[in-house]
Amino acid sequence: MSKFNKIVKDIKSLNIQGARDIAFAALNAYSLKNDSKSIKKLINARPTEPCLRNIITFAQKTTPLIAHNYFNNINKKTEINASKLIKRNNIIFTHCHSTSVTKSLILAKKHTNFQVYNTETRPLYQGRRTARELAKYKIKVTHFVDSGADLEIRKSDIIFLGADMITNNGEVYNKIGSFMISELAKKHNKKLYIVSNSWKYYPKHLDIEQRNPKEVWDINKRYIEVKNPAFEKVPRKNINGICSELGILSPKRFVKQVKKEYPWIK
Ligand code: RUB
Repeated sequence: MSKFNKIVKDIKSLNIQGARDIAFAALNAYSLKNDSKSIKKLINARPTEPCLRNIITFAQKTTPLIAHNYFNNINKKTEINASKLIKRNNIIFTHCHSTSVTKSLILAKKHTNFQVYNTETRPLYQGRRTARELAKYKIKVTHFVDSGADLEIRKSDIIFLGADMITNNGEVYNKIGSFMISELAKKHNKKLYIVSNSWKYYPKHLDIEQRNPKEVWDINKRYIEVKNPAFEKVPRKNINGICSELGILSPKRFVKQVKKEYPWIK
């Protein structure tokens, strides 16, 4: 199998997951093969990932190396901004695995002590990856089934979620379960921040990726249907701030700013 096809396969199979890592991998694949058919193949590997689309657009306007460095830089700035939100002895609640979230937490650990509550994230347990990564940096993690979210959010100070897509209305799409978490955060009066570089912004409609139902339950029985949507919407009203390289902004201000900064994202 060619290196290009291996990357596409890894993105498709979730061997590479999380919007940022997908974008970096896609850029790598793009530098190997960049005819229009190959670009289409890359985009279709994870259809609800505008960051992948945006990094390729930027690479087309510049070069893969410039795109790589620029993207690295906006991610670093995002992590610095998010790490400053964490105060001594805070409990941070998070869901799934977001490199933007884990790197911000690892950075914050350099200047303060806190702990993390996190979900296992069915069906593929990306939360375990989050827990393992943080533990390596001596960050205390308490791990729960997804349905434990209410109890744990009550005890948390702030909620950090990643983002796969940020729409023109300032709504955020993230791993399934994020809506429930955002509603609970609102109910218990906890601040919810989206930690994400601004290249997740995408003004056009994208369909939500439906993943293989077998990931949930490999069953073939009459009258039983299994569904597996990968992402869902976090409404604007449940978001206290989008923390990106542009600063910590309300969803409305974020959209205004991102349009000014990156008019090529169309
Ligand atoms: C991962 C997920 C992450 C975002 C942001 O879903 O929803 O929160 O992708 O990630 P999946 P990052 O595991 O299905 O890809 O901060 O790494 O860009």
